[in-house]
Amino acid sequence: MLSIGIVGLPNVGKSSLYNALTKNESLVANYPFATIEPNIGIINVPDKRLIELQKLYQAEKITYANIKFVDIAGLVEGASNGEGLGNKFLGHIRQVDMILQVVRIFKDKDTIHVNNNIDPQNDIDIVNTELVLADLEQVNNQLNKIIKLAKSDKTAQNNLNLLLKIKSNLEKNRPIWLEKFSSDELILLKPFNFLTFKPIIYVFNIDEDELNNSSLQKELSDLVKPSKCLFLSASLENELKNLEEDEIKQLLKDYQIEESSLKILISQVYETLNLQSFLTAGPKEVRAWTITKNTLAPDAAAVIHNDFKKGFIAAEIIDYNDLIKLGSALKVKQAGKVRIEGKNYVMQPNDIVNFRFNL
Ligand SMILES: Nc1nc2c(ncn2[C@@H]2O[C@H](COP(=O)(O)OP(=O)(O)OP(=O)(O)O)[C@@H](O)[C@H]2O)c(=O)[nH]1
Ligand SMILES: [Mg+2]
Repeated sequence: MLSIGIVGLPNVGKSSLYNALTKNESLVANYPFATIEPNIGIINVPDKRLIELQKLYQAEKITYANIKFVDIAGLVEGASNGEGLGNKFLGHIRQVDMILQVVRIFKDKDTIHVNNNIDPQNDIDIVNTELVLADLEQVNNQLNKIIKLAKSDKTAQNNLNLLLKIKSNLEKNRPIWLEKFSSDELILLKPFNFLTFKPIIYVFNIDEDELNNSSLQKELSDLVKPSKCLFLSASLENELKNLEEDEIKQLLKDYQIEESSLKILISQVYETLNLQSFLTAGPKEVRAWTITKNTLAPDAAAVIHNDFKKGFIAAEIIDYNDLIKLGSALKVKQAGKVRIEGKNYVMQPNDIVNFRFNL
């Protein structure tokens, strides 16, 4: 399952955001290091198509695509040397697919800032530098291990070259994601799970009355370009979590916000990680599945079950929009709009699929 780690300085609203996203009640407190052990929560990726499909197929249940959020302890300068909660916390970041970095902008003088000063650029630099230092330490450890091996082993030699290239950039305080890598290098790079190779989205936790301040938002998004960012008030989001749908709509309207932060966030996550979904539908279950863009039909089948890929024959596909227009799977079939696609078919976002396989 796709997992996203919520990372940032202590006391900036990470747990508040986590609670808002996952509708949890984990400890939110006005002191640094309130969170020690990570909080883990799973959300459904909202998808209105599934509700329509459930009606059409009279399905017993809906299964949404899921995302796991991990609310991680705050980090401070020197974390890579064991300051604050140190390396333990860095280990938790290593496990996630993507980082959501929360940056404090809200002013509230009663809420402690660990450096007694609200300075987003400085805060971002502290966090990113710690991630770079942690990677550098890992690179050095790996280098020590493989330097001898590299004399006789080809893979170790390739790893050595890659690590040396990474090391020289990390030493200039450049995150790994900034570098260009060949496809061979990317294959070698993956298992290392480097922190600064993980995609980042920045969340600026701003005051409620700044939610429409476009010049502030422009200034902040410039700080993190080309990374994506979003603006929200973690406290406001937390208030929304226990409200009914129409109350939420009204509140968003009062603040002139068009889309809930969760929806914006999910679409940014999908875009950043190059993800899309496909659908399956039947009387037992209607369901959304997550794949990367340009996935071929047999690999999409493997997301459901490895056997579907092993015995893959064809993908029987209905387009969601055809189904809605025509009103039933039968009518889509009668209109000749069911497609039978083979093993080289590239999956499309509105595909409702029935995989044919033989074992
Ligand atoms: N005014 C205001 N206060 C906030 C906002 N978000 C969080 N806070 C307050 O900031 C304090 C810390 O919030 P948490 O969500 O616990 O922060 P955290 O980043 O998880 O903190 P640690 O776990 O200690 O690293 C609490 O007193 C919150 O009420 C916000 O958007 N506006
Ligand atoms: Mg916390």
